[in-house]
Amino acid sequence: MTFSSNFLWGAAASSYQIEGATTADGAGLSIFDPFCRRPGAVFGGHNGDVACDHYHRLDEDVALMKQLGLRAYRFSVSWPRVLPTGIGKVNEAGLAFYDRLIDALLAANIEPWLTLFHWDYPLALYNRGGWLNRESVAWFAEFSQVIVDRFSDRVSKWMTINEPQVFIKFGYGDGTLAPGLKLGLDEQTRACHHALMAHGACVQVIRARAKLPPTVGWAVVGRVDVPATDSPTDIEAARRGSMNITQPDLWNNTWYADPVIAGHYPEDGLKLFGPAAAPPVERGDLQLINQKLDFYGVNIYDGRPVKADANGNPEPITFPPGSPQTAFRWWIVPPSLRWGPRFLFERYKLPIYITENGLSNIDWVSLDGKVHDPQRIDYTQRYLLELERAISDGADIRGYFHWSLLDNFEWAAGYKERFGLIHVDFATGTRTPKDSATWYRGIIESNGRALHG
Ligand code: IFM
Repeated sequence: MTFSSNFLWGAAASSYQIEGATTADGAGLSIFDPFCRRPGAVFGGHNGDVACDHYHRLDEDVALMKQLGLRAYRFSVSWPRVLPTGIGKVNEAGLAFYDRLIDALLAANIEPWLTLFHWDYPLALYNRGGWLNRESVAWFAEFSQVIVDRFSDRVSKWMTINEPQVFIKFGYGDGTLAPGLKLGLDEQTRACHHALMAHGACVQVIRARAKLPPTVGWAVVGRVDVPATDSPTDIEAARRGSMNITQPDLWNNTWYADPVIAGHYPEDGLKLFGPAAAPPVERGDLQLINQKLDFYGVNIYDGRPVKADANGNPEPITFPPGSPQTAFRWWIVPPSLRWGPRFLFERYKLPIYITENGLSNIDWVSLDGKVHDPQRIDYTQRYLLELERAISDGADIRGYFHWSLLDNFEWAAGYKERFGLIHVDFATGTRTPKDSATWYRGIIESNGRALHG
């Protein structure tokens, strides 16, 4: 079995990473604005003030998407652009920007896939505690309502939050992302609990108020163990490793997905974290978190190869010297796109969309005026072939969004890491589709058949 005839081929980006114009037309600040100004926080002292200037170039960017043949575009809405202080007064100019984007996408026959939260939390609400404050649930519901009321006559595909694993662990634990806090596990589980409740409240708002029948999911990190061989014992070890919590941090799948999909936190995590780091669950919280989803959106870039130890548990295998890596120095592990969605589908039984996958590469405009990125083509081809295997294995996988449409602001790495199918010259804003963009168009046009040469 291979990609179904209605398999969705898209690309993704997020507001703070591409829009720029962070204070234009009445937009409020997000936590990334001061974070980027902290000495040493972001590579080269870069920031999102201009980024790809997508705010002023959206027509050009949608034309490029059309040229690429995208069927869908995943983007996020900047909360402080729309609600400058997070709640209360709405910024009409902010909403109007997304009106223009959505209308341009629809005119180009590209389906808008809207993520409500991709990390640019309003600074004004962070100053009131951010995700640590239980009120953040109501704040996010208010924002969700503004967005759903405005756009659900044209948008029907929704993702609530992007990668809570990252914005909680790295934003509230390690301090390497905004807001840059270094808190203990107890505070992280508190912030996480509120973010999960906010997710649930957002789903409720979408279901209650959307004008077009909504399809609702989220976009979370897929932490994947990959079996070293196809032996049943190695596969089972990888399954366990992908779904167990064995270290006292929030870098896993089940701490997030079990409450959201099954209505309870996983026992192994509760036991390992202990009462001191237990989430502050009040009556009704888990019901709020546990809203029905229509799909499981997952972002997968890499995986950890494992074999079974004597007890059938996962034993990590060291990558041999010289194993392929991205420019970011992430391991290249194509089978993560087979086993990750497969294990998630088995456990949660929801249709899967790959909401992000892609490669950071050292790309530049060559003397011939083109951008040659054979590594990105090879990476994506290998990963998509593995995704096809997951479909053959029986996993219900409905779509793939390449990360990213454009080279963009890669958070703490600034503009150093280029993930785009389209090269951006950050000094001039000039866009140049890379060889991978042409290649991806062929994959889309052939519905994946061109993967086989
Ligand atoms: O750029 C990020 C994105 O914002 C979230 N997922 C991973 C990407 C690459 O690091």
